[in-house]
Amino acid sequence: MSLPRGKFITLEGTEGVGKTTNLTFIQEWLEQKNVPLIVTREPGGTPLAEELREMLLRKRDEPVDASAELLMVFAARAQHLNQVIRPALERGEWVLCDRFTDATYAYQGAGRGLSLEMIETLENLVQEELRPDLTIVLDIDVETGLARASDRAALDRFESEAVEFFHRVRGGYRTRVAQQPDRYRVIDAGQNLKAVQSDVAAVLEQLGL
Ligand code: Z5A
Repeated sequence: MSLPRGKFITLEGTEGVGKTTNLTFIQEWLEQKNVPLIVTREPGGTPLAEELREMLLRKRDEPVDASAELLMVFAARAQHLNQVIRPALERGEWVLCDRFTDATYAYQGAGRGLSLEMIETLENLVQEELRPDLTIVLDIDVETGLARASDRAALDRFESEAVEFFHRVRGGYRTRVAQQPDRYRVIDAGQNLKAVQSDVAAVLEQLGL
């Protein structure tokens, strides 16, 4: 008898939105319900994919071609999916992932201006039928998010983009949500942390655990 496949939950949002903070909250909430769970992130999640992440995030003098960036994101994703995500789901475990392909539509699509059809082609090639069951989008106005993130010691290649880039990225997420509202839950991340986590908990309650 095969196990029921675990659920695949992703967390998304623009810069400084509080993903890391809320990921821990979601992990603890699910673990309290005894959900067998792995927590992972993109780009990354395996040694090879983490190397690709480092290459993607590192600031460099050479301009990075947007389609080279896209292919690196999907190379990391192919490795992560086949080594970590699919095996966990097939074992009946749940996967909680910090960013996934919605980030590619938002950053490489809306942000860099790459063709959404090209992204969709790569998505189908790499993921086949696999899509997240639930995506929580933490939404905040770009300036507030950037102010929250500004405490960081050194900005990476993405964090160094101009504010207009992050406006496009936020628009990219909003377009995704409008196109498939059933899969997404959007949370106002501009509230204080207690209110954000109360909204996150309300979304998790809907899972009926
Ligand atoms: N990327 C891509 O281009 N294409 C892809 O397909 C994928 C990714 C998958 C790395 O992502 C980069 O990869 C990302 C896009 C690209 N670049 N950017 N930008 P990442 O997710 O690792 O990096 P990040 O976006 O910088 O996320 P982060 O490090 O997880 O930070 P965060 O989401 O901003 O969360 P935080 O560290 O929890 O919160 C920031 C601060 O705000 C912190 O001091 C908190 O204490 C504070 N905070 C959090 N919530 C609140 C509330 N509610 N009130 C007040 N203060 C708060």
